[in-house]
Amino acid sequence: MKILHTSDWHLGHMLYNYDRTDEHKHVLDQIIAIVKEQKPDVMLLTGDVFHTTNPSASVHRFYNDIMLDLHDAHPSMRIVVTAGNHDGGRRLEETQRLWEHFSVDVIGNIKRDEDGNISDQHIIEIKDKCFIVAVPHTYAKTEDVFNPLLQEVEKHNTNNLPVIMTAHMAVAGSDIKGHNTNIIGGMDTRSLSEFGTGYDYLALGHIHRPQWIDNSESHARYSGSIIPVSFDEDYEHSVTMIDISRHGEKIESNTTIIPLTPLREVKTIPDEAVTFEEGLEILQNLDKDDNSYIRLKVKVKDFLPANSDAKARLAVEGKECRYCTFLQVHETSDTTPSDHRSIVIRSHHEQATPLEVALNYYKQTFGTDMDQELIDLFNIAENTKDDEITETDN
Ligand SMILES: [Mn+2]
Repeated sequence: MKILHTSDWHLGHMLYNYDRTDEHKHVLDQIIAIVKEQKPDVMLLTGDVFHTTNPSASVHRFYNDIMLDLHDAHPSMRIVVTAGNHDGGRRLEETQRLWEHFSVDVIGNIKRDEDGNISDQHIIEIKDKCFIVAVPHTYAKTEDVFNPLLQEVEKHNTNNLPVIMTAHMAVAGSDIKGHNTNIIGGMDTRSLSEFGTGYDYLALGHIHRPQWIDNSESHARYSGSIIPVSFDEDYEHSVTMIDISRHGEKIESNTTIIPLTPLREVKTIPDEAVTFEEGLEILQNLDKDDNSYIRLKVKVKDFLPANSDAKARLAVEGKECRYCTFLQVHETSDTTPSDHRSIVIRSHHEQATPLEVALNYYKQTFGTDMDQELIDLFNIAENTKDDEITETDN
């Protein structure tokens, strides 16, 4: 049985105000071609489908078109979509029942029964093929979610079908290059052991660098983002194809990593920081047809010269590249007798969602976690704000 694992699409993302629809289309067409050719039984999309909780109508339409194209590429393929921290879980579920007609399951939020226990709606049985434990991003205690679901599957899995689980969170020990950990409270990580036992493959979303967790067992993997969402994601992006037929089978040797070719690359140039004037010269000498996003790495003593951004833009006028920003390497004025200068790299991008900032702030202020009611209220407030913006923005 073949499972295609993809994640962190971040549809609607803008990089320094540049629209990225054509880049998304470019890689998603590659994924559609992979589906056509390899005919996976299941496709997992493990969160951060959208970049914002309330994407615009055109971004929504783009998503609908892509999902229908994926379905048409192999109509018997089951697609399971789980929400990430960037998604509005309720918004994602709005069209849940429509998508069921196209073999697409959408799980936007954690569901509980009347007693407050995790609901078996998170368990998707694909007859004679596998069990999917579909868990979206959650701030709930991991032990109340994953292990109870796995135990429930265990009871019904008399035919030893493969058990696949999804999660959208940061697992301790993962390589987080490209993520800004400089948010209040840092990144909230869980140890792999908190996800329980009994699954054959844990399909992870959230971290954008594709990687295995816990190499010794190789059964938990981040498929990673499909296009770079920040300048630090200057590595290869891919999707993961798993082949597994029985519960308990090792999947390591039956895994294929399928690289995606980006329409545009992100480049931080040059390798070593240069002066502002040298940087301008580098921009002027860029190949006219190079369509990459450019971040210029410059040495800065106190401040960049006036109008530095405008000067940089002028230097690349008429070229295909998308100049974005400076990466400032600050050399602190050296007053100590030693020759050592401390260099601080400052980057501009911000990965934390408004909710994450609020959660961290709340925890620092009150010493406890925000409860679910407050989180729901926060999401409503945030979506209302977006709605108002959307209404004036045709
Ligand atoms: Mn993400």
